[in-house]
Amino acid sequence: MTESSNFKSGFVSIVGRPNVGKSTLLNRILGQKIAIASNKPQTTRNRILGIHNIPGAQILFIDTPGIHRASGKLNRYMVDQALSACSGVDLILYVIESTDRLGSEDGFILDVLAKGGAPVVLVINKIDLLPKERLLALMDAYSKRFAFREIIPVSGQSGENVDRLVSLIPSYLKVGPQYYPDDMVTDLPERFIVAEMIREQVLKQTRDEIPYRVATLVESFEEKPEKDLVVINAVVIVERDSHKGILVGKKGEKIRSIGKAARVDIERMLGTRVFLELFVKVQKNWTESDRLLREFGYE
Ligand SMILES: Nc1nc2c(ncn2[C@@H]2O[C@H](COP(=O)(O)OP(=O)(O)OP(=O)(O)O)[C@@H](O)[C@H]2O)c(=O)[nH]1
Ligand SMILES: [Mg+2]
Repeated sequence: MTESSNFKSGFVSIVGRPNVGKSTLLNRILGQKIAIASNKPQTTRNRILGIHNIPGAQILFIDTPGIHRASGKLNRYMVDQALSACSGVDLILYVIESTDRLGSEDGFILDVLAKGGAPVVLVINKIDLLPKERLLALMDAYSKRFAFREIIPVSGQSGENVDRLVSLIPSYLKVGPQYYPDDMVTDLPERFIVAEMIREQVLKQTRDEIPYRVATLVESFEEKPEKDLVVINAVVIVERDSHKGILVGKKGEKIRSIGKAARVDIERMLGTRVFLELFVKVQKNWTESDRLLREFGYE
């Protein structure tokens, strides 16, 4: 591990409302997919650590669930995860999307950030969707509301200006050790990321309530190095029989298509062939059960 006298390290939280592109931005910075992303709000449910090494510094990013008015136990858990990452860190990237405008939900989050006391950079994401002249009005509205240290427009999707955002981060970090080895990109177990990649495909391939009421869990993960193969059994949990019917689809078509797409991502991450078997299971009202929330990793 590198130990020079002026090496810097520290935590940088990525926070904002749902669907503004926080996870996409993290993946873009890391150059690989560790956080799932989708066009449905409330995709991310846990804090996700992303470790980024640059010459002279190690940046520990924390991707967080979108902050929203939460009702229900699962949503409250998610918002708590995000709020707890708003203090005790070296820097906060407050992400908004360029096509949005300053609203009351921003007000709530900005008040939390002000109390937390960490410096905040405003990241205006999705600039690929906005004519440049509209950007100035947005910057003006936000800078009147909060003393941002800087305002950086980016596109997490195309990568525009992301390098510039990363390059200014070390000036907010303190001198400190390299906490994780060079080759480590997250502290999340592979099983967790596998379950998330399956959930991502459920989000992408279903509509209505299902995305918000699905949990995924890897039940077994068996490596067979002699065959360059990993055999994974996972369960997709839904709240209702009707949801199960939709998820399984005609002759199992839907769940097969979900499994196929997830397998491609999992194979890329693990660098081996994968045999993925999915089961769909109904657990009535799991999003309101403390015991089941714990069992599925939301505690
Ligand atoms: N056009 C465009 N779309 C983007 C950009 N960044 C993200 N998106 C899209 O925005 C949607 C939401 O992206 P996510 O990264 O899941 O957003 P998030 O803020 O992590 O969402 P939650 O986890 O639900 O809070 C996805 O459909 C992304 O493809 C961007 O720079 N430009
Ligand atoms: Mg996310």
